[in-house]
Amino acid sequence: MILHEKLSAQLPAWRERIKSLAKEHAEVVVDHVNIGQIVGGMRDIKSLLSDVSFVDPAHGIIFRGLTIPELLKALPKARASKMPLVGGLYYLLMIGEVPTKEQALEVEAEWAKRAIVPDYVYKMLKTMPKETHPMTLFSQAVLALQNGSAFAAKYHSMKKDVYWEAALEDSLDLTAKLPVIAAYIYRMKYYGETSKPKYNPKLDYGANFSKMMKVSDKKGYSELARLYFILHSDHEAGNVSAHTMHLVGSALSDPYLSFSASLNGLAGPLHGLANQECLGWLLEVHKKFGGVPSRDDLYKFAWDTLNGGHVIPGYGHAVLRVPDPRYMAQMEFAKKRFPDDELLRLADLVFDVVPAVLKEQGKAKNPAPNVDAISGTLQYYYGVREFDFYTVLFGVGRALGVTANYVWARALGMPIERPKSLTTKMLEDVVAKAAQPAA
Ligand code: HAX
Repeated sequence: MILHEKLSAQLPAWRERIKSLAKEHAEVVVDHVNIGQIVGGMRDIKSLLSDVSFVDPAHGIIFRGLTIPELLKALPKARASKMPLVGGLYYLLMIGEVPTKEQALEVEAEWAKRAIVPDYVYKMLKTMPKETHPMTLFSQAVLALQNGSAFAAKYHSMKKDVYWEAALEDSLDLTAKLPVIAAYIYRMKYYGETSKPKYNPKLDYGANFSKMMKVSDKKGYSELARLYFILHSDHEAGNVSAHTMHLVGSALSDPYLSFSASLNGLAGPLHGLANQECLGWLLEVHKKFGGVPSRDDLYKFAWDTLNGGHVIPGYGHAVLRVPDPRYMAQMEFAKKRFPDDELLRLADLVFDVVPAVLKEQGKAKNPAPNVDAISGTLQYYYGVREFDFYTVLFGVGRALGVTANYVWARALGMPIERPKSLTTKMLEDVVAKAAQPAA
């Protein structure tokens, strides 16, 4: 298998680099931690290692050295498509090199072989109460698949230096099955259909997803699926879904256990669930004004949102200080395909008006849009209008990045994670000591 071959070729040298850092330079200081960071969600503490992606405040997410525009240009494209093959992105995340089309198609072929979901998973999903949130169903299905984990089965018989091989097996199996499960949940929950989706080996990951979701491809939903999964795949190692995968995996919980936990973090309203809020706000504006409002009306509405004590969803970012390139890529996609769509015109007007409002308010460090400001608008256009499903889509994409990180963490022998905690009194003592005049 191409990923196995390419990864194992890189390992000896990479392991030496890590060994040298850990043995010869262990005492070199990278960062200082202050009390604000300890009580403030460990914000910005440089304490994680990931070579898969890096968030640059000025350029956005960099996947293996490539910005979003560079990545979309460089990766091999799907047949009759302007969008890259998702298999090519997975190759890039895992291996760190842009694949040839043949290499990208090899990953796609692996997925096609593995996209079979056992019957008991469907039965379990059918048994759940109708009102169960789709993210709960999704996470449960991943957990149910743990039964087939190669990592768990081989754990007692394999040596540490080959953990990554079983991790890669599981990661390919898991990422192959996720679009099938997601589409099943969608058709079952919103349309009452319980026939099993069929993955067509002649089609790529994005086209299969579009077919299994039964969203008409006349307007190009396959293209959006490819773009969406690629853009949502990774966002360096510190966000909740990525860090959860890493933390749980560090206990040598297999990829299924770890990813189910990661999804549970993604399901939180401050993380992946935020994408449904943004579309809600746009639709509220649309309803209130019976269409696209004037600039003045939108300006006033944005201030009313802020004065009401709410944030403007889809704007601001913890790390970025420019418009999110993931937003820009989706906006460009939409403007090329449906420039006259009313909701899109509204989203564009919001992009024109809201950053100025946030600047005037003077609180947000970054008044520009993030990825969530537009992703729902695109799904809505294609007819996927069930907001609570959007985080499942995010989850299918996020699996690509976090499993690549998981495989590398096992390949580099990363140990169990164990930061140290202090009590409130201890922190107060640190403050008191710092306030004492130097002797
Ligand atoms: N509207 C109103 N106020 C905002 C704001 C916005 N869109 N963005 C930031 N601010 C406010 C913050 O609430 C904060 O106010 P307080 O000092 O009163 O607490 C102040 O500006 C400083 O915040 P910040 O340092 O610029 O931003 P944070 O790193 O604290 O938070 C958030 C980043 C994305 C959470 C924030 O910008 C926000 O709440 N945005 C709106 C919600 C949203 O779009 N969430 C999706 C994020 C994308 C993502 O990660 N998805 O998974």
